[in-house]
Amino acid sequence: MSSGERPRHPLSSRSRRGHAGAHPSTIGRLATGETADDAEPAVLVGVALAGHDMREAEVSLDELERLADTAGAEAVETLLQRRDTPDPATYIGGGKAREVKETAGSHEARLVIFDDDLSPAQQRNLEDLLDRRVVDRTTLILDIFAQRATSAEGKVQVELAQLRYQLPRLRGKWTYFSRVGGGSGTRGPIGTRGPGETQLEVDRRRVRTRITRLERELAHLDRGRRTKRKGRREAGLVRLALVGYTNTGKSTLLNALTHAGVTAEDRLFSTLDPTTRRLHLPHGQPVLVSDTVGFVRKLPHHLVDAFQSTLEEVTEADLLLHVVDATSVDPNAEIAAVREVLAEIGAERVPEMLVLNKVDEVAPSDVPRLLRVTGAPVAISARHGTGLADLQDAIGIRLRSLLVELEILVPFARGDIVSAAYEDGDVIDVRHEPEGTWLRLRTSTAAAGRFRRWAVDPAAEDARASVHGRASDDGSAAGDSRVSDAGPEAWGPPVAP
Ligand SMILES: Nc1nc2c(ncn2[C@@H]2O[C@H](COP(=O)(O)OP(=O)(O)OP(=O)(O)O)[C@@H](O)[C@H]2O)c(=O)[nH]1
Ligand SMILES: [Mg+2]
Repeated sequence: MSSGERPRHPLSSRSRRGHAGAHPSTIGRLATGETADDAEPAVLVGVALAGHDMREAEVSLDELERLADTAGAEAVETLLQRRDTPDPATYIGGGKAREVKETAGSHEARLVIFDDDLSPAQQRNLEDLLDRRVVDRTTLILDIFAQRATSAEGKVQVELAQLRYQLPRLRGKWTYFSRVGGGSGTRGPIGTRGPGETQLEVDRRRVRTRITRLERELAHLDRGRRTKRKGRREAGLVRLALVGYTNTGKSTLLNALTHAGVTAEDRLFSTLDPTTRRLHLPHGQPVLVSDTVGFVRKLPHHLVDAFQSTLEEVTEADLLLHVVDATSVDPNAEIAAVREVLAEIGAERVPEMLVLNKVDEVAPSDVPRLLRVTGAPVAISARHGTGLADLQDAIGIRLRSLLVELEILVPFARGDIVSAAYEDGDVIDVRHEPEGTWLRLRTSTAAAGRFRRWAVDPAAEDARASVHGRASDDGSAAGDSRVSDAGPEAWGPPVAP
């Protein structure tokens, strides 16, 4: 069952770090400040369920190994099992659990990491059966995020996600022994006798109270972010967001384009907080580019929920630059995983342009094939700065081809804006209101900036619906409007690395 011969994830770097956790670690020993040398031995367990091929499960397990490594654990053995459906009680079934226990015992591993999410009951049962700490993929990812979070907002978001995930998983190990308060039939101090409350109930209550506090704090921090974003919207600039799988080079690209100086390094989830910078496209208007958190297969829903406000940089963008790693074993699987998260945050209708990055690492003759299989119109090396001019041209062309629909109310004194609306856009409807001229117009995303200030309800500005409608009307994006309305040839030949 050992899959030692599986190919390594090409993104793997075996670096190990210290783990000064921002929050208490959810996986116990891992985030207590250990150094690389005392990485905790762990057995990794994956299951290939019916309908999923073995290869998929292997790639996912490889990635789990990298995640474990990032969190400070060392995979001493990986076990992969084929099953039709998960065992409701133990996920892998009793027989397999015994094998896992034996394997862990022979390696003196006190930690077992599962590649899938376990229900609270499964986790509990497995811990009992294996007599070891059992951690699932979500817990592992949350743990890494906890180590990464540095900003106030990031810390609150991660802790919130952790607590929401932990709440149903709290274990009442002492439930029957340590009643708080008297409890019927027990002798507690005077004043505490009565129905009593189990330790588990106390823990749950504490966690719930903390969750409420964090939610309030996050709402407060979110107001600041919204104000900033509103200012940007009023400045009328087109907004681009860098999205993509973790470690594909989003931050490196932001730096290459804008000299932002954000941290870019070979490790998972190095960016948690968004950074926005201004970029002047060669023959166009200034645009804003935001770098944000990277995604991964099976990104925990609680994390996505908690990061909703930071991810609004993505949902509110005019165009997503979806950065793809040319060296990935399966770039299309990563693209699909990213799109799944985009759909989850409600950004599936934001126009997207794929950008094939790291082409300096692949054979030049392989680049056209990669462009074809991924559907990316442009190939770059963010690290070496190659292909950036073509990328910027491609962005300019794409923005000019994207249409948005706006409703604006222009004061009578600004006749110039009304004239511009007729010149740069397609005026669909017009009314004279007491406050000024009300117009509904369709214009390119590139030109929309100057009208945004007058938008009647900027938040309700239905840019995407209009873009989408067009894409399917002319059939250019049949089936999947994300894969751009133009093939690679529309942007010129691929960029040689
Ligand atoms: N060879 C090569 N490496 C690159 C390129 N672009 C980025 N990298 C490297 O890839 C690693 C990850 O880069 P980042 O820019 O931090 O990636 P990211 O997508 O922002 O990652 P997260 O924020 O962790 O999701 C770093 O070691 C970069 O130097 C490239 O064009 N070529
Ligand atoms: Mg980054």
